[in-house]
Amino acid sequence: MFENHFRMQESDVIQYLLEKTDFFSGDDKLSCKEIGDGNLNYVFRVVSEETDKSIIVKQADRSSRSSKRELSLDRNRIEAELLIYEGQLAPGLVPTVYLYDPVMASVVMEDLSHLRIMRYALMKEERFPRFAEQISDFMAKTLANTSDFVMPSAEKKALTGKNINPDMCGISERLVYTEPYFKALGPGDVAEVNLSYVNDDLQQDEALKAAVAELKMDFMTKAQALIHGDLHTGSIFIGQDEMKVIDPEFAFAGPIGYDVGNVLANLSFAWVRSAVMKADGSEKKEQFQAWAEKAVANSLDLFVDKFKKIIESEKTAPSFRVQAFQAQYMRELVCDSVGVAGLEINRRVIGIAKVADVKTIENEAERALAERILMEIARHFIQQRASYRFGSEIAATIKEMIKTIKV
Ligand code: SR1
Ligand code: MG
Repeated sequence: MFENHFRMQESDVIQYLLEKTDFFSGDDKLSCKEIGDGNLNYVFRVVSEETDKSIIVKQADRSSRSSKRELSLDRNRIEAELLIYEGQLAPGLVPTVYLYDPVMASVVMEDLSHLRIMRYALMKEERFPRFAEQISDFMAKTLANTSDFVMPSAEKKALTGKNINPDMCGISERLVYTEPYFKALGPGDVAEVNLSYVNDDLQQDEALKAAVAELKMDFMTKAQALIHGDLHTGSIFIGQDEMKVIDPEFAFAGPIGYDVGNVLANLSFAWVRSAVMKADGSEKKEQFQAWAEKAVANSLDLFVDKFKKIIESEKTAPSFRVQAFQAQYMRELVCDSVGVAGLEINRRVIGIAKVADVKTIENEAERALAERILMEIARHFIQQRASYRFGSEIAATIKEMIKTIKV
């Protein structure tokens, strides 16, 4: 039955697991539910009523779930191989993969239902004090160890070749680097008061568009390391002690700042959301925003420290051991990260893949303010990216914009 690819239904998935794995016994009473809420794939959770054991099956179809555009199934291979590889580089920080099936384009993996999707937890102003340590660990280990500082030249080239990901890179080139700056918005795309700000100001700003073009060229040509490629808070499962990164289907050898910038941007969404939504009189809001500020600052700074430590301790070619070069490389990495943070912010406000943190702000005036603050932060990040050195400066810009921007 599972010898040719077809899109599985819930009942097929139970049959599939019994045939392809020995995770459950044939006597188990199993139930299956499709729980995916992403744009691209189908995610099934299967639970045994007797033992409570559970597992996830993620299946890719030949077209995207939301837009129905045709997409290569190779993204599923990249996702499976990457999860396994990232698990070796950063143990404990990704789910365990039990099976990858290229025919059905399915990955069978550990169920993380005891954790929360970080985006939705942040929208409730929950704090995760270990996050900056955990995400900086994940990024430093996966990125430094797949960079040319650490990886032997031939191995790095093989890794780059194996992870060419044209369909998914094409999506990012369009959604992140093109449409938000060239496709005029219509009513309903952003809050009414921000329509002319986007169409007549932001999209007419040639200096901004030149900076975006530079960053786009980086994305297309700067094969620094094997990046996750979609490291937003919807790709992170989290609890008070544990954090796991999922969904590396956008992975390819690209600019390191793309991952770091995505993390910074997505923390900003939660922070700005909290700031614009009316206080409920509790201390929760204040504490959350103080946490967000630290998380932004520390995620970058800890990453930079850990990345440096790895490249200093590993066997780096003599040419790359030169201190002045390393200092310049790290400066450029921070600059790229800040630029990408700006791009990710803009595309999630202006573009088609909007984030729940902003779009679920029900009050129109509050949502308009959140959008405007974010777009001003984004503009500053993109254009002034070379002026940033430390995470605290990034947090300071966000704080300042929250305080001063009015609509
Ligand atoms: C068509 S896919 C839209 C977005 O969802 C994914 O998570 C990526 O961020 C992509 O840009
Ligand atoms: Mg995803």
